[in-house]
Amino acid sequence: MAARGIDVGDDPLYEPRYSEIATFMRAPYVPDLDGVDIAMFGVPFDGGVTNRPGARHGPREIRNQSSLMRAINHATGVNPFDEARVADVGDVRFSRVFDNAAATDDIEAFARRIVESGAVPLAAGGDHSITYPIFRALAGPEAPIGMIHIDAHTDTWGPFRGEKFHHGAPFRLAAEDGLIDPARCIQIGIRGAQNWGDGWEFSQSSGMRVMFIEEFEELGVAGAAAEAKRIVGDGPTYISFDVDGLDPVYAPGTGTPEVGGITTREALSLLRCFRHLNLIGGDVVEVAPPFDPSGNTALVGATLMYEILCLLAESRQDSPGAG
Ligand SMILES: [Mn+2]
Repeated sequence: MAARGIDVGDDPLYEPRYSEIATFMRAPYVPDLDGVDIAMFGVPFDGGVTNRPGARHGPREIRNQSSLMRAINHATGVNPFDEARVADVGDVRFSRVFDNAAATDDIEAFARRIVESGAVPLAAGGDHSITYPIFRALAGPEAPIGMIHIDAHTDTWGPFRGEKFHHGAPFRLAAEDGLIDPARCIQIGIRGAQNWGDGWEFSQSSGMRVMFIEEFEELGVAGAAAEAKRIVGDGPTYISFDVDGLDPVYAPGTGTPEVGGITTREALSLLRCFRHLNLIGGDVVEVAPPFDPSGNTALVGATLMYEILCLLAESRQDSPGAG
């Protein structure tokens, strides 16, 4: 089998899937980003959780389960490793693990290095607080981005016990900083009772399209996808997938499960509707291995990451200047 453009010796995909060091999708480990088109990285941080911790262990378990992934997408025919030079570029390293503001800066700096190298970032969390600093690296008020966000929660809440960098807040912070254009953002799968409605209200009053799970069920996958595509249009768009958007039957290993969610089959079908959008990055967050004894949530996380990888590889081929 031919290597895919990165000179790292033997092709990891050629080895049996149970062998060797587990990188994301068994891609080569290229921490210096040399020649990388799509940079998969881990963000082992869960200092932003408001309830059950554990997502800091997500990247390692997603890497492990991602060894089950193969190359060619049976539904779309896409082989992301043929379309782009795909690598695992390692984990964000934290200078101060008990300081959320410092962790936010560390994540931003890591993501900025990827963006400035010309590579497309694809992250594995970590809790959802990690997406805000990735947006700080990808966008600015002069060029806000759009977002397809799949989650049980809008993650647009204000400070929690005095801390603004938490996993219920990334998209409020991003909207307040002008990093996202709320009119080009959609949040799909929202559900679960709240003690107060501050986050729902922020999303709706800022202009985001909030699709509760009941509307998702009524529209079906195709209808929901059509609405998402109408909202984000052809501008630069990021996909952020919180595994708690899925029903906990499929993804029990997460910090804030909410029953009555999206199925894995719906999720894969939904993502495949987003081919050839102008996609600039993505993430899968909130896989919490301590609540995932079977490893299935990490497998689900790895599979979602693979589907987003396929989308990013195609989208990159669409963009002018992609080589
Ligand atoms: Mn979330």
